[in-house]
Amino acid sequence: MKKHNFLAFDIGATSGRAVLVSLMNGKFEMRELHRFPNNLLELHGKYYWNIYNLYEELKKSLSLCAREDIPVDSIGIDTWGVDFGYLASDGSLLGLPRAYRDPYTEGALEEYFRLVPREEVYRLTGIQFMNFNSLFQLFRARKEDFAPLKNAEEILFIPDLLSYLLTGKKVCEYTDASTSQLLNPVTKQFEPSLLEAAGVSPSIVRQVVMPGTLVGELTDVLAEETGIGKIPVIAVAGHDTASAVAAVPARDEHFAYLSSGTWSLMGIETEQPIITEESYRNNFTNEGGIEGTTRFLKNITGMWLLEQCRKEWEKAGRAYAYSEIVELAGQAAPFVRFVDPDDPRFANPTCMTKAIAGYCEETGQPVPEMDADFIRCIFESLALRYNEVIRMLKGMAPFRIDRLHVIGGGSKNNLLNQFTANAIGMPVIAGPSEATAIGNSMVQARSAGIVSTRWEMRQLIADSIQTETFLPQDETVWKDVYDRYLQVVKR
Ligand code: LFR
Repeated sequence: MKKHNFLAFDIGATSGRAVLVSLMNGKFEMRELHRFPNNLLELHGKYYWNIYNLYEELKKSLSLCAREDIPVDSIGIDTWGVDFGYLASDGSLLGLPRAYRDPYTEGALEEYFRLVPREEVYRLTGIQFMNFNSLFQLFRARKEDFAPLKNAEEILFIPDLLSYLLTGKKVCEYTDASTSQLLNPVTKQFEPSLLEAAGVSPSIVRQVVMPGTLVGELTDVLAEETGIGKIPVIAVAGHDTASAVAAVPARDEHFAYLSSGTWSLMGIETEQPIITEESYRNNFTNEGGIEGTTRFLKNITGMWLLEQCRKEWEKAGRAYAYSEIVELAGQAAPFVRFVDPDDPRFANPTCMTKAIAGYCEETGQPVPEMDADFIRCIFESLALRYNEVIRMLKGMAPFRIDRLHVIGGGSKNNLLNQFTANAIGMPVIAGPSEATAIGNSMVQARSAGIVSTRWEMRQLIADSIQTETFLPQDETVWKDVYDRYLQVVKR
């Protein structure tokens, strides 16, 4: 069988990577070709993404590939969700895409619900309410008279925008568009009334295309400049979480997943959206997956808590490797204090350790002193929150859930994997940690006709990677601890 090489660009809110996935004889190998930082860019009180910098990094990756003479079959780009750039009628990009952690959407929900009631927005979109959803960004951009919006003919979501920079061709890929809270998950079309209420013309969004669609080839100039040639760019599952879920190495539907990175996305894959009184109350989302599936999930604040603490410690001269972090947590006293990872104060605090300490003080718990205390508190609290969310999921899932697949970078944290298994009382299967890049490349492979269904993709992934299983331990202890956690977080 011929060897196929797929180049997956996987760009998160803190870093991006170019990963080469090579497929041969029903298995794949992968190699990271290039890694680059992605940082929020503050300019006069507003926060942006430096999209031109990302573009340069994509070009660098293409040149690296060309230099090694790697024959690349196609390219796919996935990124974080909800954000977008504005394009003028001549196709020029207007300003920089606004970043979802820009506080301009604070309080936007309540204001928007005066125009369209909260229940109605949920009924139409099935999307969890997060103030940074594209709908509320557009609403606030309109209120601010944000010049790029005023002059825009259309918007392109970040993966589509980067594909556009590479090819000059525009698409609106379904999985990423589904995170916007502008799309109806049943019809898979945009809901014009939601944009109209925000004071934005519905013509600002294009017709959606499904993952696997060809966007176009690299522009002549790029093909030449990077030396890689006229490679096709495929609209993969452009939302990183959709790519990650596509790569869960499961054999049947009876699983929940936890895509673990800066965010912890916990959910199930369903054939139909679940838009009910209960899903509304629990604020679950119905985002788009591959093959028309729904990702019924909830955002949990994940490694963000730790990442922010780590930055502080590094500044103070205490830079820890990931393995040291896990070791420190293992040494700290267990079950001393818990936080609600989703407390709004942790969304973008100026000082994460102070925010955690403040939470403990307010809830009458011992304030953490050593770095290890913070780490232990974060890991235990995450595991307990996972239990809380998986219980909700079990109540709403149309099928039995009997295991949790943890994928993404966080799946390498064996201590947290064990805590999670203990807390949820179910087996945890960890890996692949590179799920997003794998899912990205598998959609390219499907587009090339090498695999045909998501189950075939998953089989291929299961055959190519090693997973590790964690069985629940100390269940009675964790049950008591869960009750204590519920009291602290007041649920
Ligand atoms: C994860 C993610 C989440 C989305 C958040 C913001 O990287 O894409 O799925 O809710 O980032 O876009």
